[in-house]
Amino acid sequence: MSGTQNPFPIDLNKFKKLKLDPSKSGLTAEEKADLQANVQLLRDALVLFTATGAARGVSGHTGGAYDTVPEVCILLALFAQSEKYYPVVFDEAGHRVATQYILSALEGALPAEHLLHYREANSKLPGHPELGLTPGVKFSSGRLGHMWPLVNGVALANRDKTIFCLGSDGSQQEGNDAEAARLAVAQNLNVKLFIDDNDVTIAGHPSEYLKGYDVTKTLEGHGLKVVTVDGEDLDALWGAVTEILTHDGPAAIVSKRKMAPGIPDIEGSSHGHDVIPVKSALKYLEQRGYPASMGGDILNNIKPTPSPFIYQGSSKEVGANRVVFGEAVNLVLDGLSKEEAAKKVMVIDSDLEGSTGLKVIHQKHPEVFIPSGIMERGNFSAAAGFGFEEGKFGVFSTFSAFLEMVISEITMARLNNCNVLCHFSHSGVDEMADNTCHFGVNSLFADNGLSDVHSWLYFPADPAQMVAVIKRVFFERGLRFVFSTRSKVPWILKPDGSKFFEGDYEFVPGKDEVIIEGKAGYVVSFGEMLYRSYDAVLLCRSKGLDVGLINKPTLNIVDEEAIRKVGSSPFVLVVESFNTKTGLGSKFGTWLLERQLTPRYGYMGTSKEGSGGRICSTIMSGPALISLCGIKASGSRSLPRTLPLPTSSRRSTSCHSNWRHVRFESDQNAFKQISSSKQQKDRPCTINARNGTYSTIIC
Ligand SMILES: Cc1ncc(C[n+]2csc(CCOP(=O)(O)OP(=O)(O)O)c2C)c(N)n1
Repeated sequence: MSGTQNPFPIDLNKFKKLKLDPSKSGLTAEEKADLQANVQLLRDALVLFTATGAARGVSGHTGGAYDTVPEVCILLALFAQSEKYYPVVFDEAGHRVATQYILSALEGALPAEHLLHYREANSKLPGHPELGLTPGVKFSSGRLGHMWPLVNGVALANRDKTIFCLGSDGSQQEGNDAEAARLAVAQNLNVKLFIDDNDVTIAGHPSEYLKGYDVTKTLEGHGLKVVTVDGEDLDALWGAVTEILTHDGPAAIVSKRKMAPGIPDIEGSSHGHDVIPVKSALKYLEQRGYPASMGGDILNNIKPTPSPFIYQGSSKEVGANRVVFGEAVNLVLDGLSKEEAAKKVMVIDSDLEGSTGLKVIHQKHPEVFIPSGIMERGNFSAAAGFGFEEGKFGVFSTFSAFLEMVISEITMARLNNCNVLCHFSHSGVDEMADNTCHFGVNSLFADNGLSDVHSWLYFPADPAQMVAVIKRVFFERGLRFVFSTRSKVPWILKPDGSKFFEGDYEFVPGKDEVIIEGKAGYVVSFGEMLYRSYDAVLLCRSKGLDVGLINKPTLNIVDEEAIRKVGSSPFVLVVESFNTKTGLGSKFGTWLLERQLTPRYGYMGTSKEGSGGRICSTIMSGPALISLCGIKASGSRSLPRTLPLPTSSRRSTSCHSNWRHVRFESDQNAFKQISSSKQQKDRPCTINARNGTYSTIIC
């Protein structure tokens, strides 16, 4: 046996069911030894199974969950001791989801060997906990700053119980936590926080990039009782627990420790925040006394699943548009002197510089760069304030999912005529092992002004277009939003093989672009769905159906010429990865009707929650497209149905577990049949569209 076929080799049955009584301030030698053994057992298990995420190329998070194991073991011992504790280990740092999965395994809701499928597509073990998705998981989390306010509500609803929440120095940076602290103090809520203060977040060490930030002082300032301890000292930690439990009202333990203590390669480092590399995990497990084959048999036999697809119409080579954003900003800044740049431009980060492309600006143009905390609302408004005066420009960036946090700030920035260029990476649902809370699918919310004022939303299709967009709009006035994906994208090619958005290409805001003319109807797309649509369109054309393709890089502005062109054709199909409820497809039909244009109309977008995975690449094949548009000779001339993108669908994504099949079969929408043909073996996710031809959804 190898890889994930192995039984889970660390025996979780060795976990001792302890009961600890907080009226006793000290641990007996036996209690301490048992607690210590439990901590070590869970830490070893966490290292092993989170490393499978690294092995299968879906990344993940090890250090945070590993850190808080002592607190978790103590909580379990308290839950076992008394019913007055609300028996849920809430966690405001959702990326520490491995904790919740191991708790599920301990209580028997998940077989331990299933942990080896961490973050694998459709394994039900995505990168953040989702209530209702994973057996045993008791809440959803993942947007930092959201959990403590919710836990306050649980406390208000359960005045007779004590409620616990794991916290982190990252999450505590969010303004929500300050609000939650005030409510907890004002209402004297019985909320107890166990905060892992490891001085590590994604971008580095808060003590360096956010000077003055102090978790203990902050919480004391709000009026909580706070006990600060060395989290690795079990006696001290237990002493702190007994102290905060005898306190009537909100209280916190701030556990100081290095990130990932005892894992040599990542201890104390911000790399510990991420998934542990396979090599480091193997080294750690060997040092812990396990035979080399224990971890090796599993981790060395799990390989990333490559996407086997080549897309017609685009390059094999791919580029990271989110990084290209930063490089393109550098190109603009290179044209200014350092003094001029510092005067005119301010780029502010929210702990994601490595992920959203700002790092290259930090490195090359530190004169414009402000590292900051996980405080999106405040940081956005700081960017807006910098761009309050004419001739000054703020640049703000985070994940698209968190655009939803700054909507109100966007409104106020607009009312203040501010100049802000926003980059929202991780749009759509590509490479979304982090799952639903990280889906950036409601980006058109950014266009929330009234009709007398414009915001500009741009989603470049490839790196060349990203550069062209930034060069053109960087010094435009007002609010400009640029989107990119987590996944890399290929370059769109012309029929002669040259890059579509290079050479004499010039980006014009508000202008739609004809990628290929067609008479049978048009697909309208943008961003990372353009190259997929192009592939489908070219396949249709090879079958004799003259479908055209339009790129709509400016999402929220109607190009009158282009809409008349597509609206006068037999059909229009909008293809996007945004939410079907709020995306371009939900608007485009109205725009057509307002102009008395009545082609057959349909739109495809994200409509269901996710289930992990890396590239559940979604590709419409030509025949499926034909089918969807109701123009197949099959006789169906009905309007195409609004279909979910299978990438994001719990029921229709990949992959390798039996649950998938159950889910598929229970799905009643248009993609309803599972192919049982041999082909399915090679393409586990190939399913039949309703006319029996294939839509290709490859994981
Ligand atoms: C609102 C929000 N902003 C940004 C992120 C991305 N993010 C995930 S974890 C993290 C850093 C968290 O640091 P901490 O909670 O201290 O965890 P540790 O590094 O100790 O694992 C960030 C910025 C997020 N999940 N939510």
